[in-house]
Amino acid sequence: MSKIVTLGELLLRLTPVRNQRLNQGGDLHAYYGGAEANVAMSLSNFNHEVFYLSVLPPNDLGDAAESHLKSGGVDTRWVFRGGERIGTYFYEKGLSLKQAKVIYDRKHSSVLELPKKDLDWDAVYKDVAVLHTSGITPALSGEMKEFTLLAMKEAKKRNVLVSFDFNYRGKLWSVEEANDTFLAILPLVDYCFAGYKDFIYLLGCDGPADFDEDVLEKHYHKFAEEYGITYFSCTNRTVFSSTANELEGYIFNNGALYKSNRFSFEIVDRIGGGDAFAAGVLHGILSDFESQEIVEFGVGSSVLKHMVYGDHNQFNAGEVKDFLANHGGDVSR
Ligand code: KDG
Repeated sequence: MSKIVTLGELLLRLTPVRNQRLNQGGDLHAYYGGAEANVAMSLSNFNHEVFYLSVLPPNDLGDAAESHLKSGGVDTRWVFRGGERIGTYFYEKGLSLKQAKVIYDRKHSSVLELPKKDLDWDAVYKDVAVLHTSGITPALSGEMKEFTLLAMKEAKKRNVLVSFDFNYRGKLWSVEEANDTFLAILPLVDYCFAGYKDFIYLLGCDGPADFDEDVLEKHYHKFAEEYGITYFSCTNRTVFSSTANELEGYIFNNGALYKSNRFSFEIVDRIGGGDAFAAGVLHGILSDFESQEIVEFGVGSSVLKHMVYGDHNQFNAGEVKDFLANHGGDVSR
């Protein structure tokens, strides 16, 4: 099993129960999220040694969030304390995907203190195989963008591979800002999670608005060669309603595109599905699975996440494999 560092902001999620709206008051369900914390929790469930790099406030909310990470087996030695508040978001699920709403309440949150911390990068990256982060982290501020690039450069200096998920969040920054940042980040990336729409809308590539497998393969090919990226990966979903979903995954490696089995299932909570996919793919890569197995495992991990409440997966690798074995997406190892 491998050592992995994930870098990002942990968020407290508050969701009105029973598809209610916030203006109705009533009960809220609380979960912990944050894309890279979600990946950390999943990878820990898959038995990797995971270190989370972040800042939480020096108060009871920070303690509770750190205790949550620890309960999932995540090592919090690089979770600093500082600032004054935990980043929070509200998620109104609504009755359809169109009605679903994310409301961020994360301005001035503690993670923005991270660039001021004096980090011993030799210690952070000691024996670490992969650094994982996502587009959410550099979107948080100009300093966070610089810090994300620094963390990647310090990783590369020490032969730590860099994994990056585009995770574009339109509420955090513009397409132009994201484009500029992603082009600066791509030369540092080894494993990249970028979906069809990321190429068309964020990187300005040619192609129809709707998903097209051949066009995806063409763009993967070009960017893999141009930036020396070993793996590109994404999922493609067909949403029928707020609960009915179909999901398939893709991985591009060594000039070839591999496609997973397609899964149809009922969604309980779609938040974190992409992070569970990324964790599953990283687990497959780090466990030396064949490309086809990697993408099957990634999608299996994502489908299971959609079936539980909360932002991250709670399944171990054996449970993902059992699920796949029962649903036609076998992974032999
Ligand atoms: O990928 C899931 C995340 O979006 C969620 O946990 C919250 O990190 C989050 C964000 O910034 O939206």
